[in-house]
Amino acid sequence: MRFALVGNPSVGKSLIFNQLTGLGVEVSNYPGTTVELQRGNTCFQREMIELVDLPGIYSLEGDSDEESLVRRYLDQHETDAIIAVVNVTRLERNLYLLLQVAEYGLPMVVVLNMADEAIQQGLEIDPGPLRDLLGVDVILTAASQGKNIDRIIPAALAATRPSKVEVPYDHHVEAAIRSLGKMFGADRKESIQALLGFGDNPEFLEAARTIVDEIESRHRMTAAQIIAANRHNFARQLADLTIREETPLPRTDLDSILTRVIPGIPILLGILVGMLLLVFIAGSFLEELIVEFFEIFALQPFLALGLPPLAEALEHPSYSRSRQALG
Ligand SMILES: Nc1nc2c(ncn2[C@@H]2O[C@H](COP(=O)(O)OP(=O)(O)OP(=O)(O)O)[C@@H](O)[C@H]2O)c(=O)[nH]1
Ligand SMILES: [Mg+2]
Repeated sequence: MRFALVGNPSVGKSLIFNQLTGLGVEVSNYPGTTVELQRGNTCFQREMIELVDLPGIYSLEGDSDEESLVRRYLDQHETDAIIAVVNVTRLERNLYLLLQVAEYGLPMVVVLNMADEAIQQGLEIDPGPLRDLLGVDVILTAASQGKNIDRIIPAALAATRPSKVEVPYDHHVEAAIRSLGKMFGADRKESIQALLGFGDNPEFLEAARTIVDEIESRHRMTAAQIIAANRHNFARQLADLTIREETPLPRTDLDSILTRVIPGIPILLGILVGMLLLVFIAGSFLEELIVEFFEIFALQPFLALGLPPLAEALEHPSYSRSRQALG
């Protein structure tokens, strides 16, 4: 038995490979760490299983060495099942590749890795709808904690069917797939590949090119762009069914209370009125105190020195009172 780990860069394929085989393939945060295929063995219920760690890729239709290597590997059906590893915190982007992989028609199991990060980010994951729509087993793992890694091999051994999922393409593309199927007996994946310009049969490619020209004359996009957009839309729909952002609990800290219109503005008005009242009440009380202080410690000693003209000029009542007192 041979299983191949396929997925985007930095989703944890090599970490899972290492945990299952006990080998030390390089694991790092830099995308493209695994640039060629790595092989290792693991034993499950006395059966020897070969695991292949394929390089991380974003698409199966590019020209890079990694993409060509994975495409060739899947084309040659060298594996009994695919273990499609996905970073669950970037599900939509990762499902784009997974939908392409599914078109190869190989038995498959899907590993939604990095569940620990998803939880930290407040994401709620329900693998159920994805399992139903893909028609294959979907396992939620956290490879950095070794969580659910032991479920991968049994699931891959039980995987006997390819995914039943089909991207709903634009109706012109769907019509092209049907025509190419009828004319050349090509399956869905071969027809899409031919529409994208991949294939060995020149006659088949020529027919596909004619259809592509026809499609492109009716759209403002190239056939490749239409196919990519359809895949992206479908990947988004699948991701939306699988992931839900947890509604954050209402915040009860002072900041969030005071920055809401209610009760923020009434509290602000209350504080302003309170400050005004404080200024009036405390102000008049302080005023009396200051005047009395001034009379006792400034005016009366001044009068006692027999220097009345200023006080007289000010006609201050305490001047007359002091003068009477002094006789
Ligand atoms: N938090 C968290 N980190 C993980 C998990 N799985 C893998 N990682 C980390 O993700 C980074 C990438 O892991 P790799 O195993 O090298 O990823 P890869 O898919 O082999 O990457 P390429 O070889 O570039 O395709 C490493 O730093 C891992 O430690 C996980 O479940 N949770
Ligand atoms: Mg790797």
